[in-house]
This record gives sequence, C-alpha cells and structure tokens, in this order.
Amino acid sequence: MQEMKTVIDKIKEYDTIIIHRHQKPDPDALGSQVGLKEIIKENFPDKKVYAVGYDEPSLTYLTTMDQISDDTYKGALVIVCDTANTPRIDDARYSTGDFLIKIDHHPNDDAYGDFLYVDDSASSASEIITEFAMTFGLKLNSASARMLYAGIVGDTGRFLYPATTSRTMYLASILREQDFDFAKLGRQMDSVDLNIAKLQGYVFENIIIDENGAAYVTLSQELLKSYGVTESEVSSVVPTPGRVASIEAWVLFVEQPEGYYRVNLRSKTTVINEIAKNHRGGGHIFASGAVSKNVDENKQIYQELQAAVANK
Ligand SMILES: [Mn+2]
Repeated sequence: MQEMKTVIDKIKEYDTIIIHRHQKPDPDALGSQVGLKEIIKENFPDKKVYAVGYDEPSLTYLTTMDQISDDTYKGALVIVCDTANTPRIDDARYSTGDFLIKIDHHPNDDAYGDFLYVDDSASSASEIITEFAMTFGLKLNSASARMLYAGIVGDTGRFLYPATTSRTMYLASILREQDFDFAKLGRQMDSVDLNIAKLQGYVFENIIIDENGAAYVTLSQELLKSYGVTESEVSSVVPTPGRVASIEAWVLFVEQPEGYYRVNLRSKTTVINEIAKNHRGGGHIFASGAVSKNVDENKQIYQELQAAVANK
C-alpha cells in the first residue's frame, strides 16, 4: 500500500511519463503498459504520457505504440511494466529518464529501478495496475478497462491458471463494468491464424509423453519455416500441450536461427522454475523460460522435468 502510494506520488510529480514493457509483448505486457497510460491520461489530462516499444503485428488489434524522440526522456518518469529483468525491457532508452519505476508480478530476481512495486502473488501486471487504480480512486474508462481486461485474460489463460484468485475476478468484474466489447475481445484473443492451428496439430502429433505425464516437443527452424510461423507467433503454441489430459508438465524446445534453443517450461501442478534456473532462465513456478545450447542440453532438461514430475 505504501509502495503504491509512492507510485502515485511520482506520477503526480512528473509532467512527462514514458511507459515500457518486455520484448515480444504478450497481452499482459501491452495491457498493463497501455492500461496504465490510459488511466494517467484520463485522470491527469495535462500530463504527457507515452507507451513505447515494438509493434507486435499479431497484437496490433489491441493497441499500437507511440513514437518519441530521445529528448522526450529528459526529466521524464519512466515506468516499466511486466518485465522481470533489464535485458528483456523493450527499448533500451528506459534508463535515460529522470526516475525509473518497476511494476511487475514476476519473482523479483533482478531488482532494477529507483523504485519497485513487485507483487508476485498477482495473476498479472494488469491486475496490479487495476488494483492501483482502485486503491487511489482513479477513474477507469473503456480504453483502459479493455487493455487491462485483455492483460488479465491473457496471463490467466482466461481465468484457468492457478494464479487466478478471487481478487483477480473481482478486479476483472470492475473492468467489465466499463463499456467495451468484451466478447469480441475474448474471441480475438482466442483466435489463431490457420498456420498456427496447423502447428498446434504438429505439436499434438509429435509430442513425446512419458508414463507420468512429462512431455516434450522440439520445433526446429526448418519446421517453423515450413509452417510460415515467426518466432513471436510460437508463443501461441506454448500452452497447447496443456489441453491433453495425460500431460502434467511439458517443455517446448524452439530452435533459434543462431542454433541454440529457447526453452518453454509449463506445468499444471509441478514446480518447474528451478529447472529453468539451472539452464540460464527462471520465471513463475508453473511457467518458466530458459536457454539451451544444444540437443544434449535439451535431453538433460527433459530428464530433469521427468524427475520433477515423477517425484512430485
Ligand atoms: Mn505478465
């Protein structure tokens, strides 16, 4: 609460506020970033507030970013949402403002910034921003509510994942009071292009599952090219194996053009973030990312996952 008070005080103190979030944005990154921007615009109309970063083509239906000059950062407040560590922040200029605030719900392994508001019990950064608005009686509007709702829906898998609490649902219901087309938004977020649907088919056809429900699948560069799927679009097949009843935990090895692998670890009830930490990564207890040098390390990671599921 005291921490939130500092955030509102800083927002009141600065005329220019620039909001960042992580690379390869997902709906929660954009939802918390632009949700906060819209809240500040609505409640402090004299302030200049910007949201910056790469426009991820598959998410431009949610929002698009502002283009600003380097000079804009002079004397500005910079807020970074939904980003656990500095290498993942989209747009390196985040460090060139006057004061830096981190607002996040990932475990606080990299405590960057002049001030931090981190609540790893929150389902999403968007939930934190919504609670922040409620705490200080800030007005919501349809634009902020739509973005924040999208962020919560995104990070909870539509209220499916265990991080979904009664607080999550309460705050979502507050957002739902605003006038935006939530059915259309939900449909857009649930839709995939046909090539992604086909890649999901590949995942179901080729995933290896052991007797305890530990599973893995490897997506090579060649395969991604043949399906016409970009690196950023791969994220939409990461939750796919969870739909199989006999799968308890899974890992997707995604080959990179440079030859190493991005490792996506997910589980229903098995803690897997320690495995990620063993392999240049980390994250939430049921959703983590890591980096693997080669096929041998992939095998090692899968063996660790099998052991974790077997010993649960
Ligand atoms: Mn998030």
